[in-house]
Amino acid sequence: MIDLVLSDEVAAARADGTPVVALESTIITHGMPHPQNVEVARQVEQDVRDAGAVPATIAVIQGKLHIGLSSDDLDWLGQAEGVAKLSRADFAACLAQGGTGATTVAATMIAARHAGIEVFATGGIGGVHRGAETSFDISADLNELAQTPVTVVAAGAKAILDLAKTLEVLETLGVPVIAYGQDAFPAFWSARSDFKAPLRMNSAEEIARAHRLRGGLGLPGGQLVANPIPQEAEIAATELAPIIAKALFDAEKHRITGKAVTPFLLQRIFEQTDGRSLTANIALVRNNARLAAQIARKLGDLSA
Ligand code: PSU
Ligand code: MN
Repeated sequence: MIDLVLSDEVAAARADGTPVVALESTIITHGMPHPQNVEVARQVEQDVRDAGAVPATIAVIQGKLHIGLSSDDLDWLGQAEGVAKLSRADFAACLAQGGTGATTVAATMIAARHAGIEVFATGGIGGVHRGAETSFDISADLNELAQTPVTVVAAGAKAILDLAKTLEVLETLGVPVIAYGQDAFPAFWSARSDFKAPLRMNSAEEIARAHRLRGGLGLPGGQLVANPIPQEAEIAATELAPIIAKALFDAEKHRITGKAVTPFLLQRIFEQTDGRSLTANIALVRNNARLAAQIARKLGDLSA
């Protein structure tokens, strides 16, 4: 019933059992400026290939769900105007109406599961926003992690969020939060936050086994793998703190709400760091893509 369009390499991978890694597209349309967005998307896809898996960038184009984008699709999407930012609530509506939308973490997880893909790499997940006690702004990504059995590799949650509340909600929802190779929960542009991650794993194999065992227990939901940004690429949290505070202040002043909040904050931080936030963002996404490919390969070695 759903019009699925597989890229050639994803179709081939399915036929011969090569592991596949899902990639989101909101980071392309709403997370990074053109033309870097398209360059990064290609680079991240190549990182997945170099690590022995096949990339499947996911998006809805004119009512069709694409699992893997062609080079032309990627070029087009990277500069298209008015592309929706799709999450759980509006995914099916976009398909029904023949619309075009980029998939957030939540929507990419839904699509990945639908296509039989178990691992997904992104930059950072959405979470509980600062001031959520009055705004109620909690990303649908968190609920999705509780419901959809996909392992998501991210660099933690963005420091624009309330990390303490984000970790609390993830715990409440029963989502395993696994720091990779360190104890601290990473903070996106910075390798370490002040918070300890609930779980720590040091190998892709452990993460893959935990994924399988959750399935074996019949638990719904996925895992959040929090992979710290490589140290040479990080921006110190102390340097970012005033920039984030200013961005949040501006968002309030301009009465930015709903889906527009995260893209607005990212753009402001990009401007205020003279583009250094983007350089860091690129390094961490690539790092996540490589780890996700390793996990996908280990999952392929373990029986379902
Ligand atoms: N992290 C980034 N760039 C992004 C996003 C996350 O570095 O563009 C996107 C992801 O698609 C994530 C979404 O799912 O922001 C969260 O949006 P919201 O806070 O509105 O739920
Ligand atoms: Mn929100």
